[in-house]
Amino acid sequence: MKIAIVCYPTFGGSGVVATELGIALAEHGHEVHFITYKQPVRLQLLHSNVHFHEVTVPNYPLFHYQPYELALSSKLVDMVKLHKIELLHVHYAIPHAYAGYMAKKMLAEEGINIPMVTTLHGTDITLVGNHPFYKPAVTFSINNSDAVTSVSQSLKDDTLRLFDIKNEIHVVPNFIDTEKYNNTYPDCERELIAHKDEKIITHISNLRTVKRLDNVIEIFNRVQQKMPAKLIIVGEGPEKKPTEKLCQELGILDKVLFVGNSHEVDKILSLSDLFVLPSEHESFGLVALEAMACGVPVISSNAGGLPEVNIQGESGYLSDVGDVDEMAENAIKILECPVIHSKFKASAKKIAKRFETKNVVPLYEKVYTNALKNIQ
Ligand code: GMT
Repeated sequence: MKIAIVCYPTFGGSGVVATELGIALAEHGHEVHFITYKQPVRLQLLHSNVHFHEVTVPNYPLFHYQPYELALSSKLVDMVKLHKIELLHVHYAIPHAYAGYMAKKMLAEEGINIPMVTTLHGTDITLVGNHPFYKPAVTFSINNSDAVTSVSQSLKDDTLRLFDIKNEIHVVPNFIDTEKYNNTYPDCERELIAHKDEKIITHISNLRTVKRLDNVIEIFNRVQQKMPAKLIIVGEGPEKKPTEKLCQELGILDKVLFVGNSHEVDKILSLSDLFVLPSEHESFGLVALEAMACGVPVISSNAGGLPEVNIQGESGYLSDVGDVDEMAENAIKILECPVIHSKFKASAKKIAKRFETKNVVPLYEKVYTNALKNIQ
């Protein structure tokens, strides 16, 4: 099958999922064309089935806002015609499903009928898409997709609750290649970050309000009062400065490492003892799954799709949003006893295997096959 994948090329979860999916599809023999404004961060082009086409938006002084959707839909039309692409798979509804729909219509005028699959990732529904300024366009694009998938049951429920959806939504969970996350790094690498007796706690996100960085710091603060510990914060975002300030006020800045965006997430996780994700909302929590695949127990909130990934009392613990007392207590419980810690580590790895790439990618292939059948 010749498939175009439209996604955000940045460090966010939706872009990562789209990229990993494209790579897995290419390995299954499909021809995959990534169409976006920059090469996706996790995309290496060393595969004969993987292509990348950049969308550029010409700058014109009249435009207060650059018309990206227009450039994207034109690029989709051109690439579909040039490479005889058979299916569009757009990740993140805004504005990709909207641009994809326009491309479909333009192609139909020329007698080319091509299905569009839309994957909903989370904030495109729960935060941004739900804004009254976007809602009609998002509802329209979802209802006019040939197939719709969501990354968790919780996100499907949210979509049906918040929007007037006529289309069926298929739940296709996020996935992981556990082999890739099975690396072991020598102890000397760990010692570059922390002393031998220090526990390493990690948080990875786009450092936005929804991630509740103040909770991350509060949990860590309580842990470090009980045992020697370091906190690694991976990612960039608007909450970085306030978080640094909070660490300074608490007198723990020397124990917190802000490492920025990283291409070595698997390595950082492999050196970690615990992962914290106290988000206000999380449709799935791909980073939690990445941590689990590395054998790192997860302390998270029970928001959104997190209970579908992090299993209470097995891969970690879940608490109500904002319940830092319980989250810190559970973190300490896991970290202070090596026997309990090992049990959680093994269990986290085992649960991560439920989301193995090779089990999930065929679900997308099935969605594609049905979408193609229905359009003919
Ligand atoms: O919030 C993020 O980390 C970024 C965002 C994105 O769209 O890139 O993540 C969303 O999609 C991920 C991949 O499907 C999910 O794992 C995240 O849970 C989801 N984020 C939220 O729902 C807040």
